[in-house]
Amino acid sequence: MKKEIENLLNDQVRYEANASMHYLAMASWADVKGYNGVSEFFYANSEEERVHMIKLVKFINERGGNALIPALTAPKKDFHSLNELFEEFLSSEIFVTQKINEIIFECLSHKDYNTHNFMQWYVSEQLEEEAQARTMLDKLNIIGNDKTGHYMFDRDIMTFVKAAEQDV
Ligand code: OFO
Repeated sequence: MKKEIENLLNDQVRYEANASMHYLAMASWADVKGYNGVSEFFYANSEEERVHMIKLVKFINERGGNALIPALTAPKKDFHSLNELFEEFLSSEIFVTQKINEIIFECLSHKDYNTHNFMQWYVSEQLEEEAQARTMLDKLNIIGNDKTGHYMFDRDIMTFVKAAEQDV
């Protein structure tokens, strides 16, 4: 594997690790605030990002590269609202999508079709996650400051998480 691609994949390992920590902090904040559905949603997402990170680590090593395990960066831990939480979720996903697109671009310019093929899984994953974040944020914008609305949003998210767990 070309060094340029290996470096980009190692950067991606770090972004996935950071996303995992970021979502873990969000889950913990929601847990303390009593939003059980939202916290379960972010605990699950944090776990997913960790899986994405490990998948990259294994791929880099299998292709003769050297995966670099990054140091943990302390994520933001205080949030003011559910809206802020989901705005951050969406911008984090948009950032990751941009980084994945950069890898895809480099793969094509270096004719690295193996990595290009491997990264397609991440492309579809990002499409799904961005769409999910946008839908949830749209709902929160409709709800505004209504406490009953927040309660129902949290309950619906719990139902969504439980259904997703059963699908696995
Ligand atoms: Fe790693 O899936 Fe989104 O960020």
